[in-house]
Amino acid sequence: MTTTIRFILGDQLSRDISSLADIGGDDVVLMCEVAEEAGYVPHHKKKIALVFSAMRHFAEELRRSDIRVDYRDYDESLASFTEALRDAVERHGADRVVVTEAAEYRVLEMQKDWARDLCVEVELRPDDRFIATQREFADWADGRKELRMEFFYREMRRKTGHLIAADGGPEGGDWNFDKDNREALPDNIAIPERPTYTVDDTTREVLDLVEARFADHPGDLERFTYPVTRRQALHYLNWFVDEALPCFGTYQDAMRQGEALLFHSHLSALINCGLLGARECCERAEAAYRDGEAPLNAVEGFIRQIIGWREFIRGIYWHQMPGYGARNALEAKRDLPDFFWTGDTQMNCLRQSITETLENAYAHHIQRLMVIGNFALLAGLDPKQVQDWYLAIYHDAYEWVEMPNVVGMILYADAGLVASKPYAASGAYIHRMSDYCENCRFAVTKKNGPKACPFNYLYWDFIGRNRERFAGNRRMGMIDRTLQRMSDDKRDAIRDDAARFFRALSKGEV
Ligand code: FAD
Ligand code: DLZ
Ligand code: SF4
Repeated sequence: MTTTIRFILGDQLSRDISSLADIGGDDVVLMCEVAEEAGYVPHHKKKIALVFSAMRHFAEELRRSDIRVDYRDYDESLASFTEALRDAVERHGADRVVVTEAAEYRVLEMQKDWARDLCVEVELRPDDRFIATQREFADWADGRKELRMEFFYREMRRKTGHLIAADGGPEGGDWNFDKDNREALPDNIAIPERPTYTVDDTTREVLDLVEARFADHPGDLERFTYPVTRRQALHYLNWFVDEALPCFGTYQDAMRQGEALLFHSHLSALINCGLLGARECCERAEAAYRDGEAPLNAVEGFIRQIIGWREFIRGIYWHQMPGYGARNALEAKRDLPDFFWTGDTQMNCLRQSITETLENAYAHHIQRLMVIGNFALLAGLDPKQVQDWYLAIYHDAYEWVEMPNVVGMILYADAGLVASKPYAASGAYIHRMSDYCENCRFAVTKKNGPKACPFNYLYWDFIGRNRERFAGNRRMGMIDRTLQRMSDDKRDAIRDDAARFFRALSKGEV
């Protein structure tokens, strides 16, 4: 009799994953916690705990359905996926392996070698949890001068039928309601309280393991209340749609001191590890709109993040790999400051966003993009070091989604493939969208001098430093002309302030 191993990776925790489609009674599901995955960057403790706990609960769920599971708990001697599979093939006498293509280039390359290296038949199946196939994205992208999310998103709207009106056009007459989604938070708005999930025995074991084996990784395991089962994840999705989605759009770009989640879904980690499907999240949101429970700007905004941005980002990743991670169009070289690992900086917006990140392994999109990312861009931080930080620190971070967001969206290191212009901003943007500046030792209204908000002069220094690189970009050209119209004294003051700032940064004094 022959044995087939169905190998499930830590971000494939979905009952409808293609590798389980035709599972037979004699097949064995292999799942393993391996040193290479847990250690290739210093993942935040809460991220490892979430992945391991979700994996163990998924294995329990499979066993309850009478599926044979070979689950390998973390053990440093189990080095890699390849070693775990080699060992399992021998122990089970397997001659066939069925696996869904990894989401990440590095792991897919491993998978492609398994048949040769392990002398078994390996069936690699596409990951059909994504809405666009890699072929579809490539067909859409090839021959286009510019790849813009907005146009790809419209294709995805047509493909899925989400928010398509009876006449075949977009619901409400527009494809995109982002113009309604840029409000600052009113003082008296009530922010809904999140459901929390109790730590069961399985999670407790994982937390103890992470504390013992990953003590030197960033973050802590305090208040680990995250969903780790399919049932909890569904509950969290339903809670989001009922309680937070109605305000999600309007306040999507807002930030408030001490409020990490606001009206964001906090679903990315659950979708990325497979506990929730991208399609079901969108279906649930659209149903809320059709039932009159959430407005169009919120629902369109949420669906766009998932079938637009998430799919576009994944498309870019596969279209550009390998080599994408090494892009550095702005030749940025500065080392990542230590405060990225401690939050210890006097710039309050950064202190808040990084401290929350260290506490929760989460920050919402605008904190990642317009505070931390904006700083990384303006300060000219080395793209590889920035990538490693984002990959390590966020509980939803997998290379396929982290890399294009860092290389393309925040650092413009791909020379405009993802973003038509750099997402660079002065302190005024952060001031408009948050209350961070009220609690900062720097003055957001001051443009120069030691008390001035560093984002103000770093912004213009960035424009000046890169003016030749932006020469072909019409929108950046307009901004550069404003810089050139400033007096020589003003431009000198910007350069001097930036030089002083970078000297202090290199001494760890910011
Ligand atoms: P919501 O604001 O509620 O959005 C809904 C969903 O839309 C998210 O759950 C997510 O699945 C999807 N989404 C929204 N924006 C993006 C985007 N730009 N790319 C991909 N999906 C998106 N997201 C990750 O899932 N993993 C990452 O490693 C990651 N790294 C990022 C790095 C940087 C520099 C930036 C600027 C963004 C990054 N994002 C990443 C995208 C986005 O910030 C997170 O998906 C979002 O903050 C997760 O919180 P949420 O679930 O509350 O999202
Ligand atoms: C993120 C992660 C971590 C920390 N550990 C494991 C693990 O031990 N075993 C596993 O199967 N998956 C893990 N993952 C998720 C993988 O990194 C992810 O499945 C691959 O990168 C493929 O995309
Ligand atoms: Fe951030 Fe500048 Fe505002 Fe301080 S003043 S919080 S550094 S934007």
